[in-house]
Parts: sequence; C-alpha cells; structure tokens
Amino acid sequence: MLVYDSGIAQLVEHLTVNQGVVSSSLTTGVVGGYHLSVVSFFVFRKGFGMELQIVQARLWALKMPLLHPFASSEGTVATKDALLLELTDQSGWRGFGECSAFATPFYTAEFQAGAAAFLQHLVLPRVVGHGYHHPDDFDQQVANWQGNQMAKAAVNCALWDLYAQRQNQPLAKALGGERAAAEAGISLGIQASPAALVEKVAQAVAAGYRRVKVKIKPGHDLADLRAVRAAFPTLMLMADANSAYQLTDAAHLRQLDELKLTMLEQPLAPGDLIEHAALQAQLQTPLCLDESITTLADAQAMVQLQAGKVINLKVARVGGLSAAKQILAFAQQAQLDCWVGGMLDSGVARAASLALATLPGITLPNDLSASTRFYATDIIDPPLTLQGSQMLVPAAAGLGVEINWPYFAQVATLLGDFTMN
Ligand code: OSB
Ligand code: MG
Repeated sequence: MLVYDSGIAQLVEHLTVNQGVVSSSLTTGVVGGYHLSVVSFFVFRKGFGMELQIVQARLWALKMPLLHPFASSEGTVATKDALLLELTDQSGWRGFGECSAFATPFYTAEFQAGAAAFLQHLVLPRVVGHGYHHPDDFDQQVANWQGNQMAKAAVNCALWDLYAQRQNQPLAKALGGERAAAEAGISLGIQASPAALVEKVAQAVAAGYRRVKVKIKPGHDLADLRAVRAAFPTLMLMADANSAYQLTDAAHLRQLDELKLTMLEQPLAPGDLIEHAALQAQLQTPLCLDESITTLADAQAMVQLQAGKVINLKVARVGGLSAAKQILAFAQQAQLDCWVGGMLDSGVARAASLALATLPGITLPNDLSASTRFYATDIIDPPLTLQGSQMLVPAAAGLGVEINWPYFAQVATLLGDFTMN
C-alpha cells in the first residue's frame, strides 16, 4: 500500500520500480521522461537502486477471538494471540508480516511476549534504517541469532510484501508461484464425541473442503477416525497428533493403517527424528512432520533418517518465506511431499501462506481455509474465501489484501513505533 510520496529521488524510484507505469505527477515533474527511461533501463539491467530502505516499523499485539475454541493434544486455544508488524520503506510503501507465536510455548519454544521482546529490543532497531536488496538479506542479517523463527518470519514476510509491491507483482508471483489458486484443507479440533466430529466433517465437506485433518490424542483417536471413515469412505482424511504419542505406542498406531489416511502428522516429540524413522518403518500410513522441521537442516536430517514422507511447511515455524522456499526446493529435489500449514492465522499470515502454496513442489492440499473458518471478522478486508475446494490468490500487488483498520483497532494494541532519526 502506498501511503506518501515526496522528493525527486522517491519519484524516480517509484517510476522505476513500477516498471514504467508513469503517473501524471511524474511526467509533469522536474524530471524529464527521457532521463527517467535511462534511469529505469539501468535499474532493471543492473539491479542498481532497487534497494529498499526501512524508515519505520510498527508492532502490535493482536488478540482475536476464535469463533469456537480449537482443541489439540497440546491444549485449547480460544483467543488467537499474535503480533502484527508493519514496515514502511523510503517511498512510503507499507509491508505487513505476522508473528504467529501463541501466548504460551505449547507448540514450539516461541511465545508471543518473548517474540515481542526479541523484535523490539534486538531486531527492529537494526531493521529501521537498514537497506535490503532482497528479503533474503534479512535472513543473512540475523543469521547469528538462534531460533526465534516466528519473530524473524514477521520481518521476512513484511519485506517480501514490500519487495513484491515495489515490483508491482502479486507476492505469489514474486516468490515464483505458478498457480492462481491453492487447494484448500481444513483442520478440525478434538471434539467431545465421534458423532460430534462426524458432524463437523460433514459441515466441512458441504462447505467445499476435500481434505480434512482431524486432531487426535490418546483416547481420542481410533474411534473418532473410524466414525469419520465410515461416514466418508473416500474422503482425503488425515490425523494430526501434535506429538501426543511415543514410540512404544507403535502397535496402537499401526491400527490406523486400516483407515487409509493420507498421512499421520507429528505423532512423536519434535526432537524424535530417529523414533519417527522407527515408527515409519512399522506403518503403511505416511508420516508428516510439523513441529520437528524448523530449519533446512531438520528437513535434511528427516530425509537422511527416513523419518517421514511429507512436510507440513509453515512460514512461521521455519522463519519466513525465504526459508520456506529453500526447504520447499530441497523437499522437491528429495521427492518429499509438501503442503502449507497454518497457525490459526489472521488474514495477513493466511495471505502469505496462500502465496507460498502456489509454488511448484506443493503436492498436497494445504491447511488453508477461509477467514471465516476461525473468525467472525478478519483483520483484512475483504476476507479470504473458499471457491469450490480452492483458495484464489489475490490479484493485487504484494500480499494483495488490505487491512480492515476499524476492526484492527478493536483487536490490536500498539507495542512499539520505531522511526529513523
Ligand atoms: O499442528 O498444524 C498444527 C493450529 C495451531 C497450532 C498447530 C497446528 C494448528 C492447526 C490449524 O492444525 C491449522 C490452520 O491454521 O488451519
Ligand atoms: Mg500439526
């Protein structure tokens, strides 16, 4: 989104980054058309002058009420806590990135307040005033700081949003995406009874979802999945255990094979790659890793150990779109299946995930659902919707979504505003 615009340098830059789209204020300005086209030629041939410089960063805490509490083996979420980051560049473009860390570290080690402190004390003071030729440059800048992927993802994604807007391209295209839509999928929390779960699945199928993921844990697994399978014999069905089992449960989990699940996601603890390999050797059902994969090295170890056959690729968990692209390229070459996961995302993170899901190498339906799956109102306007069994990629440049500022004001608290001095 373009907010303000002043000065010859910025005019020249706009003209060049917008690939020759000349607004009237520019053509009648001090800078002649001939000179501009010369500048533009060098910008595109040499990449000279394409650097974006961050002049402002604003960080908010988000508290979005979920329509229904979402229960997994790790706990129940009734309110989605997140951080929203807005970066403004020297030309007035604004890019947005979400930090998906939850209020408590139940899923991975990151949590909202820790991520906010990391961003406010360490990262954002170094981002504001800094120049980037490409979003990958940020990953280099913070490469010596361990972990904190979800916090880093907020910055990397905001830079990708800016980078794509400056090229006047949808984010999906800037990332190398080739699809105009991504195959949707829905993730259903643990329900009180098998019958209640079957009812939820029926609603999801009626809404258009062709792949349904069901959360499981000991005591809420076989009976629930058998009931769903009986009601929907050909549905693309999978289960996500969020680390609720141990290798000693292998015989129990082997009973899942009869259900012809598309995959079983993260049955064991995140660090248990060797144990996942041992379990995979005893199961026909393909294993998918989620919590276990936070870096490219994790994905490489997964392949080396044969710890599973599928990766749930989450932008947040791996530190942003740049890292996700790298892991996806590796997965493709290693012939692992890959799909894009979610974090009960607001529209900002949802749009970034949707863009990633258009890339080659995404081979299975995603945890990409309509905004209304989790929220009565989204912080983007219009919300993202389901078209048949797919999510259409917005056509506008960058993330391609607009912030719904009036609603945003109801669910957001400003934590910090960093400007260049
Ligand atoms: O394990 O994939 C998971 C939500 C929160 C934390 C972890 C997970 C999930 C989901 C929901 O399954 C996916 C979505 O946002 O659609
Ligand atoms: Mg999962």
